[in-house]
Amino acid sequence: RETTAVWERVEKINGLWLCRNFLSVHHQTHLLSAILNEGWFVEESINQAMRFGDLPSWATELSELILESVESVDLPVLPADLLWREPLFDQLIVNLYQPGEGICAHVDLLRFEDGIAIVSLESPCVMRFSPAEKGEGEDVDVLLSPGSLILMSGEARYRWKHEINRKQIGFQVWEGEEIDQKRRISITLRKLC
Ligand code: AKG
Repeated sequence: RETTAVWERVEKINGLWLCRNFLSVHHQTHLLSAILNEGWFVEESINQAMRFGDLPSWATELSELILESVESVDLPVLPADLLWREPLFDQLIVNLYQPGEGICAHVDLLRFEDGIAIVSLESPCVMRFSPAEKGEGEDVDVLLSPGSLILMSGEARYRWKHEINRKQIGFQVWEGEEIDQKRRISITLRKLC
């Protein structure tokens, strides 16, 4: 790695961590071509791929990089008991979003353990976090730029929903500026219970 990953705690959401510079531009290009080379998205109607158990080598490498990065910082980015599990992740989802496509507000299924990682590629987007129970706090927006990584654990994973609303052009605004929607690809890594 050329640069040291910088981790930020997302204020107001316990257990939500963001690393904006997780992957270099070079690594993003590399990862994107590995994903597209899988041939999962040759048909336009297919926009999601899921894998369980043995993950493709690029995903295993990504998991190792996540572990390395988390271990190198002196912050509780993931609770220690999550870090010792083996493997760290055994389930993968790759989502491909065309402009106008996003994902509805949800809490990830309970059949997945605590400690979920999402890596973003291509178009930046705003991910909105909202309390799973109404009235437990205000919504929080997080910018997921290409090459960034978010980690959700504890409250962030169980007590907050996350969503990406790209339905209408003009809906995604960050710091007063509209995001120019392009294709976005995300990699979600989880561990089955
Ligand atoms: C999911 O697949 O459950 C997600 O939340 C994906 C989020 C993303 O695309 O960043």
